[in-house]
Amino acid sequence: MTGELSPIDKAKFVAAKRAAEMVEDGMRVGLGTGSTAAWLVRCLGEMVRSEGLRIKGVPTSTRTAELAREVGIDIISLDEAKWLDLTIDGADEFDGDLNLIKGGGGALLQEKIVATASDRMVVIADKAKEVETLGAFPLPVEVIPFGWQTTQALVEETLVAMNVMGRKTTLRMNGDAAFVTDEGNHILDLHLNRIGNARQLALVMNQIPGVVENGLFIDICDTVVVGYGDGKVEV
Ligand code: ABF
Repeated sequence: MTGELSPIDKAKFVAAKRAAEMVEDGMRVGLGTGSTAAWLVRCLGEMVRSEGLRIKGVPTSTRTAELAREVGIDIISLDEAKWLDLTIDGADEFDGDLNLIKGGGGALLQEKIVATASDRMVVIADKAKEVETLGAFPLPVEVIPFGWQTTQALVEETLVAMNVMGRKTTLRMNGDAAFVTDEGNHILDLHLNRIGNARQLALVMNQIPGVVENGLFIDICDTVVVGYGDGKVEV
């Protein structure tokens, strides 16, 4: 399954493999999105095939749903599952309080809904994602397409009012067109450099009309499994 991996892929793989060992027979599992989560889905597929692991997976994106099907994981919708035992997902940044920035992959809305509907959320990440203060990675904010420029202006005004360091926001593109999420929305990336009060920013962003959700995951993650390029893992 792995062949010769680069150090970064090895770090992602070993974190995913360790997290896959936390999955028990009969569990309903939220399946994250992104390259690290893709390793997890492959590991779980392998456990389904070779060890007879029986799980129900709830994917957080169409990409993950396709991969899960491909590797033989039974998938169900969140409404069928109702509640999940565990969600395992990647992240763009995590801090010492296990708060996260997610959404670089464009799936933050489903990821947040699924993680919040889980008894436990485990993040899998390579060591480079660990930060002292969140914000070097641009914060994704999902907005509805209707009036998105007005929403963008409101977001920028709000950042000024909150005295946030960086205030530049950009519409995420996919080639020449605006990026469209699985839910048919767009994403604004907020280039903030440093987020002093992530909890407050997360709450305030979601008050702006047109904003659907933001990529700050506060008090949602329970555990981070950190992978290193030499194959070491820390939980
Ligand atoms: C998802 O994938 C996202 O929330 C996050 O943006 C991204 C991380 O991707 P990767 O694992 O490819 O670095 O988990």
